[in-house]
Amino acid sequence: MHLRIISLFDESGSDQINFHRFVQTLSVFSDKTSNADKLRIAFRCYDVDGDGVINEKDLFHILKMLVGSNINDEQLSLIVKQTLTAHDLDKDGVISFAEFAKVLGEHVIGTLTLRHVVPKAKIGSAAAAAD
Ligand SMILES: [Ca+2]
Ligand SMILES: [Ca+2]
Repeated sequence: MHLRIISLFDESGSDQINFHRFVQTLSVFSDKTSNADKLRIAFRCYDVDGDGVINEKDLFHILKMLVGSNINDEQLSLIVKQTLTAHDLDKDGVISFAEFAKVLGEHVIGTLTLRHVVPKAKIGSAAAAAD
């Protein structure tokens, strides 16, 4: 599970992550993080190539990561196009942060807390006390 989190945030694709960045990443998922920050981080996860918008390539990459080899590339492309169309409110072909926030906001925030990512016992006493 930890390895999956790291690969998600490792933008260089080298399967390595420095400690500072790792701590930064985890802190994002704590209950103290504002919803706006969680949303920004979530957006960055989807914006794989880091150009500030989510386009077809970004979505394809994310979905591929999620479904693995269960779905072939053609089916995946179709899903990507449908997803993009559904969330691209101003129809410019990409999903901006504003669109992402509007459409996915509450749903993403609800799933992006540390307790859902790491088994509770491993989070540590601070998080447990906050409960
Ligand atoms: Ca992008
Ligand atoms: Ca758009």
